[in-house]
Amino acid sequence: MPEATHVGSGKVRELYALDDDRLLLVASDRISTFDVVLPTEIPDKGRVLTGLSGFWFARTRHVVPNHLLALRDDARSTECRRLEMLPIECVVRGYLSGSGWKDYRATGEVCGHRLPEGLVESQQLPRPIFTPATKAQTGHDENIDRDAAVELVGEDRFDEVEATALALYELAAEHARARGIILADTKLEFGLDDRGRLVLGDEAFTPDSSRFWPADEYRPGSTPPSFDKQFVRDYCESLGWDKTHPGPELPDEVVTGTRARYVEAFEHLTGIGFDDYLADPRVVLA
Ligand code: PZK
Repeated sequence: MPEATHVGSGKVRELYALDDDRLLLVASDRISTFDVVLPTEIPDKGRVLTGLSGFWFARTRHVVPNHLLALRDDARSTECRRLEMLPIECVVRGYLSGSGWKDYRATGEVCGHRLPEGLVESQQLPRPIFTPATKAQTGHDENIDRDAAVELVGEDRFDEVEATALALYELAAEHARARGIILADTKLEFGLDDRGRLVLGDEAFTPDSSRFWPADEYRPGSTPPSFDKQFVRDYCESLGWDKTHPGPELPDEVVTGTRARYVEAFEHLTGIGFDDYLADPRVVLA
């Protein structure tokens, strides 16, 4: 009898069923840039993201329960509760970037939130906003307004998810800011347990689900360097690659530099040595 049945693939993660109630979420070392998964892996990237998620799940349990049951010894696998996932991506933005900036420039609004005139790219918003999106099976998620999201999850659930996502963002952004990192925005995913209670799932506050900017390089009006993938982006740009599949192999110095950035972010945000995490992943839960 197989230990686990493969049930899904993300771009850089795999999902397995352990039994009727439990899933195993495995974070690989694959890296994507410009939406293409590259042929070269970044050693330990999946472990860094798994550790950061675990850290955040442990520190936000008082805000909302989450799906984490256990971190495995391989430091890249999370045993989690199987949930009924809500059909929306729960994005919170504290700064104007990515599709939020694009929508604002076109309409002055993001997901129905009318914003002040004259904001520039990457500018901090007057207050964080909840900007849900549909979960596209292929291609890009589509930003939706409150009415469209209410249509998908119901009004009471929408209000609960919005308040919870904003509270989680505020907590993580304040923690990161005190350590010199701006959490510009983040994508959260929620599900319901067997009693219909809201539970935080997926990954939480990782560089793959969030924009982290080094505070000392932040300058409104430009696109800040993403702290983790900037070496990879810069290298890919230098090749004149057309950003279609397949992506380029990365040279050793880009791999080494990028791995160092991930490990540095882990240690900076958690205050835990990465070697200590590898020796016993449960240290992030303490
Ligand atoms: C669930 N995904 C996204 C797809 C991945 C991840 N706790 C949960 N219960 C039920 N379903 C999911 C989760 C979680 N997390 C997550 N799809 C379903 C996904 C493919 C690979 F790694």
